[in-house]
Formats: sequence, structure tokens, C-alpha cells
Amino acid sequence: MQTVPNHQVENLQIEDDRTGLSVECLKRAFLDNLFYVQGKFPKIATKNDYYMALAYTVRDRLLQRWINTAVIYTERASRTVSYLSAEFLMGPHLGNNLVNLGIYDQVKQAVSELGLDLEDLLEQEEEPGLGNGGLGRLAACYLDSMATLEIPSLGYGIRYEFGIFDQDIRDGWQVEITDKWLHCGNPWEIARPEWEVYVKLGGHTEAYTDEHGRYRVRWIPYQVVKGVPHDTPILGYKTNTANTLRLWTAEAPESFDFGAFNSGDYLGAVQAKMVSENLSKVLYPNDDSSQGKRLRLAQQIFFVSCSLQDMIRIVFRQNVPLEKFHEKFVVQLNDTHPAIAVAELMRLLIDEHDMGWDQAWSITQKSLAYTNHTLLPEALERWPISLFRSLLPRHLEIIYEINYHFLEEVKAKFPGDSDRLRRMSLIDESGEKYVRMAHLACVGSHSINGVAALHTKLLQQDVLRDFYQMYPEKFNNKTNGVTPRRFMVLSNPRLTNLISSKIGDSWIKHLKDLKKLEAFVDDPEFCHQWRSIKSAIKHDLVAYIQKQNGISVNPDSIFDIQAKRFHEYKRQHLNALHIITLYNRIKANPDIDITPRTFIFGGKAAPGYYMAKLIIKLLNSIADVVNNDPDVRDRLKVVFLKDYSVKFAQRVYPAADLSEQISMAGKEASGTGNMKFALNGALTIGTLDGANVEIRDEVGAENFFIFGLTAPEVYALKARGYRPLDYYHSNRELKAVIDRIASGHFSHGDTQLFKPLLDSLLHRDEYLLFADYQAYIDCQDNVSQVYRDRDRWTRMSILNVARMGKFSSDRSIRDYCQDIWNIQSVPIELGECIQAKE
Ligand code: GP0
Repeated sequence: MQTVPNHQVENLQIEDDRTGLSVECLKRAFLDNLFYVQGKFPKIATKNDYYMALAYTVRDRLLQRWINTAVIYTERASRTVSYLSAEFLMGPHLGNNLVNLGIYDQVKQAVSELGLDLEDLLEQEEEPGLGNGGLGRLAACYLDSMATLEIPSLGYGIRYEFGIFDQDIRDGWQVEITDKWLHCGNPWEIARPEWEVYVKLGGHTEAYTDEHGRYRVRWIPYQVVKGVPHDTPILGYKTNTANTLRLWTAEAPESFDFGAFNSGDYLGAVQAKMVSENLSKVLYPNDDSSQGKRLRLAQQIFFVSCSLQDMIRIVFRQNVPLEKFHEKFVVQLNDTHPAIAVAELMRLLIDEHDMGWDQAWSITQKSLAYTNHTLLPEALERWPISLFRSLLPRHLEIIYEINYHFLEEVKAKFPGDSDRLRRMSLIDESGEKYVRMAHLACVGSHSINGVAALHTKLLQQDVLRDFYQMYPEKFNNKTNGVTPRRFMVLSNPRLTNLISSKIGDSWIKHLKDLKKLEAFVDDPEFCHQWRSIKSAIKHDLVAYIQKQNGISVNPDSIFDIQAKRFHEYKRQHLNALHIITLYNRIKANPDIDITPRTFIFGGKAAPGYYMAKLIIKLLNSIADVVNNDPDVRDRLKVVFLKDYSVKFAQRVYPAADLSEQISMAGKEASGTGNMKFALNGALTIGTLDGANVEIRDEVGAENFFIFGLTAPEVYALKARGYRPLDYYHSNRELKAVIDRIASGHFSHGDTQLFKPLLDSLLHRDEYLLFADYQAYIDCQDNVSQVYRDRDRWTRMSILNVARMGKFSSDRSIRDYCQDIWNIQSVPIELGECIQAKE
């Protein structure tokens, strides 16, 4: 085969319409796919047809990598990470695949020579919103980094037919619309029905004696569901690695269709089929809280069992003895959603593969590792024993036995401490009995990690304190990170190009190299370019806001953005108090000199979370008044952009001047939006919570707007007895803000509308908005001052970006590999003509 040393695509000798990368070949392939896959010709093709044709063109070009990767992993039986997650918030695939294949520019040209606009086609993609927020997006960033670092890995999850709901805003209220992401087909997945597996649910167990005279248990299920894997390739950035995201759909087993079972009862059979298919129907839209629904537990056992059975199939196919399962696989549990894996792996090894308890337990512990993502008590999953027994009778027995051995261990280490036993038990027996999933995860894993330094410390001191005292060696921190490929190269090409023109592009794989930018902070020409790029991006967002919301925005104002799930602990309403404070100042003194600001919000509220929805309504109501009050004279604008998503985030992060990270200290496990904003040159106003602490340490306190109580101060204040009314009565501006809302000023005179929110603040204020109010306002006043010094602001922005190296998900993954997974990279070689370009 002809070699192509410089990989210039024009020189490619061996190419065809499925692999060639020349502009001519790409055009040919594109039209070929339009014709043969979409069944269309240009005259009648829709935008979606063009998108699909392009998607297939790109998919063809990554298949060689995908297959080669699978072949090499199989031949070498490579040690593999299984990342188990109920959520993967992948975002659109097309653009990312173009970036990671290194063919963005060629494709852009090919498409434009056909009279089309690449950005336009990228817009067409319906993103798979198979996650709620930070947790699901983190899983997606980790898949990107594992592929880029050439780590063999499989992401395992659920192929929800309906992902996170689409958000509409009507009369200021959130309205949920079902997300039909599969409506136009999904060109990025391949179904693998040949690897289907079966999952049992319900029924009862029976003891029996096997042919060796051993005590065994048989599980007679009430129902069996079939899981069918759908695989999506995950490309590394400029490597030949293409790992796999394997998502399971639930189907009824054939026997349920027309089998002897249901003879004659056609509708009954179809009914049973529908019940099975419900398992992968819809993503639960709750973030940071658990609803305790039966279907949710069924989803968890469904994808966990499918995935573990799949791993066991792979172990056998690669001739690895089952006793070495833990050498072939390390299984990372993304929160407790897959924690049932502890009991399920035990069950598979013992009941289905005849292993003894002790060996099975040793393999289970060595294979599993647990990541905790939250300190919120309402997010810690617990399942009522009654529900658990009716759905998973065998697992409950296994959990009781694990608990028995575990409590013996606790007794041995802490003799006579019965209170500790009660606290640590896998079963909560304080009232109605529950299975505590976090405890199960801790006991069944060899590693327990938090997602930011402060979070891990608080886990050790508080939420998982007993487990830390029991197993200190299991605990470790893995500060979250984000992928610079999607959240810089793809989403912010202008800043990417400026940076690379100065320091080269090594930073895309080695984010610490951004440090080299520090050499340019005093270069006026560079600072000027930096500022004009931010300004150009802001102009784009101005146009988008005009189109979306019909609001005209001043591009020179501070773009002050809070984009994240709506939750009281994240305190979007503290931000609202600031807006009203500025509004009141203008109303009191219309000629006051105020730095113009545009407040931009984005985010969804869980459909059943009344207070979060009321906060969305409040923000939209403030927007209506502030944006239309002639006294304001366009100095303040408030914009709620609907339907926050990955696609949306990519558009918004690059345009931010100021990133709002204002959770009550001690509540936000890490945050990852904070990293994406800072990486794109926004300055942060934030509390000392989650990864904010580490971001400030990295960028320097002088380049970060910190305010508010620290976590220990929060605990101390609450212990002393917190009285929000005292703050209300003693702070003139705060009182005026609250009174303004109460007066009905933002609700057409309706004094009842926001009363539940105001009552909650005045009488409980669980998240200490009033205690942090003055510090927040003072800090915001300082932000406004600093923004007026454009050179100083620009300098701070550049230094933020230059010092964000730590927050690449590549760094996080390297740490997981070293400290938890004990895994090395496996580079993939390809025939030279299709080798990745470095
Ligand atoms: C945590 F427990 N997170 C949960 C959950 O159910 N969903 C979720 O998204 C988030 C944390 O709130 C976080 O602090 C964190 O950075 C993220 O998990 C990833 O670790 C902000 O989104």
C-alpha cells in the first residue's frame, strides 16, 4: 500500500468514497449517501437529509478506527474500564467527530462547494439528551478523555427513548415537552441484537441442594426483560482510538409475543410487551434528588445487569477465566444509580456461575469503584425494603448476607459501639426499613471518591464519616474536569485559533500548556485581539437573543450568566435579589451611574420541583418589568433563554464575561460549568464551594470574585440558630428588594404569586441567601468597578484561561487511571493511509 508520510489528503493514493478525505472525495461521498441512504436528490432534499448524508459520510470515515480498536482490544484482551452511568449527556456528535478526526476544515469546504453551510447542518442535529446536567455531562467528558488517552473503555447506560424534556416558557412558566430525539433516526448508533441479554424481575426465590450437595438459591422471576445493546463510537482526539458507548433498550422476550404462555390472549401479550418496553422509555428528570419510584429501580437493575452480563460474555470470549474478572474489568459506578451492581455481580458469580461466596466477594470488591456526586441528603438513594423485595427478592437476600458479614467487621473494629452499627448498616431501620445504596456502594467497592477537594473532605468528615473511619484507605479525591475539545475547540473556534497562533496547539491535548499564554498578558496587540474576539462572540449572542426572545441587548454590557439546573441550593434567586437591588437604585435615582449589565439565565427545573419553577417564573417576571421600564434606559437587561442543553451551552459559555457560581458553601459537590466558563475567558463570581475553591487557587485570588460564608461558617451559623428576619429588618436594600417583590411590582399587582418563595426566605432561608446577600452585593459592585477598567479585565480573563490547565478531564482521567483503575493506554495502529494526523 502506498505510504503517505505527510498525510496531506490531496496526496492520498488509496482512497475510496468511504475513506477518502480529499474535498472531492468528501463531496462525492456526501451525494452518494444523500442518494443511497436518504433516498433523496438535491432538488427535494431537506436540511435534515443533508445532515444525515453528512453524518453517514463522517461515520464511514470513523468505522475503520472503530473496528481496528475492537480487534486490538479483543486480541490482547486489554484491561478495560466499564463506566456505568444512568446518564450520558453526549451533546451533538457530528461536530465533535469532525474535530476529533481532524477533518473539520475539509468537510466545511466540501459542504460549501456544494452550496451548503456546515454550521447550518450542525444545527440540524437533535442531541441525545440522555442526562440531567453535571453528572451526565461529566460521564460524556470522561468518555472523550479516555478515548483521547487511548484507555480501553466502555460506557454502559440506558438508551432512553425520551431524554430530558424540552423546555418551553409560556407566560413566564416552564412547560415540559417530550424529547423525541430519535424521531428522525440516529445515524451514530449501531444496534447489536446478537448480544442481547435477559434480566429477571420480581417473583420469589427457592433454596435447593445442587449435585455437589451445596446449598443454592434459585430465583423464579415474575417477569423477564430483554436488553438489546446499541453502540455509539467515541473517538479520541487525533488518535486512532474509537471506544464504545453501549446503551441498552428494553424489549419483551419473543416468548411474550405469541408463545404458549399467552395462547389466544393477543392483547394481553401486547400489554406485557409494553410493560417491558417501559423500562427504557424515559429518563427521570430529577437532578440531585431521588424519587424512590419502582420503575426507576427497575431501570437501574436493568442496565446494570445487562452490562455485567455483557462483561462476563466478553471475559469468556477472550478466554479470561472468570476468577480474573477484576483483572479484565474495572467498573466505575457513577453515583449510586448503578450501585445495585454490588449485589448483581455477586448474584451472577454465585447463582449463575457457581462461584463460592468468599471468592465472589473478593472479585466484586476488587472490580467496583464508587464515585459520590452529592452532599444533599435528599439525593442519597434509599429504597423501601418492601419495594426492593418485590422487585429484587434475590438481591435483598444477598444484601442481607453482605450486611451480616460487614457488621461483623464493624463490631470487630469498634467493639461495643451499637450506635455505629445502626448508623452504618446497609439497612436503615429507624422507621420504615430502607436499603441504603450509598452504604452498599461503599462496602462493595475498593475505592470511594468525591469530585472536588472540598467535597471529598466533607464526605470524610460528614456524610460518609463512619465509612471513612472504617476504611480510610478506600477514600480519595478526583477533582472533575471538562474536555477542551468540545468546550473550546468546537464551541469557541475564534479563541482557539488566537491561542494556537501564539502558543501552538499542544494545549488541546495538554491543557497545562495554556500556561504559555501568560507571556502575552502584557502584549497590547494580543490583549486587543482577545477583547475583540470576546466582543464578536457577544455580538453573535445578541443576535440570537434578539431572534429567540425579541430582546435587544447592549453588546458592551457585562454578560453576567448563570446557566445550570434550577435548584434552591444553587441560588438563582440570590442573583435575582441583586438584579432588583440595581433596579431599585435606578428607580430611586434614575441618573445613577451604573455599569450596564445583561443578566442571562438558562436551565431546567425538575417538573415536580415547585419552588424551582417559581424561581423561573420570578426571573421572567423581573425581565418583563426591567426590560420595559423607561427609567432603566437599557442599562439592565434580563434574559431567560429557554431549553438549556449541551448545544445551548456551547453557544453561551464563550460569550460570558461573568460566570455565576453562587451555591451555598458545602452544597455543590464540584460544578463543571464553572470550569467551562473560565476556560472560555469568563471571570467567576463565586462562593468557596465545590471546585470553585480549586479554580481560585489556580487562577489566583486576585483574578476571582469570591464572596460569602465558607462551609464551616455555614454550619456554625446554622448551629447558632439562623434568623433570616433579622437580616431583613437590619438591611435597608435587602428589605426594599423583598418588599418590591411582595408588593406585586413584578406580578401585575398580584401579591400572592411569589408569597411561597418569600415566606420560605423570610422564615427558613435554608440556603442562607439573606446571610450572604450583602457580601454578594458588595462583590458585584466590585465586579462593576473592575469591568470599567477594560485592560485590567482583559488581563484577568487571559490569566484565567492560562491557568485552567488543571481542569481538563484528561487530568481527571489520568488520576483515575493511576490511583483507582491501574490501567495503561493501548495505542491503536491503522493502515498508514488512514492513520490519524497528529
Ligand atoms: C450530582 F447527585 N450532580 C448529583 C446528581 O444527581 N446530579 C448531578 O448532576 C452533579 C453535582 O451537582 C455537581 O456539583 C457535579 O459537578 C456533577 O454532578 C458532576 O460531578 C454539579 O453539577
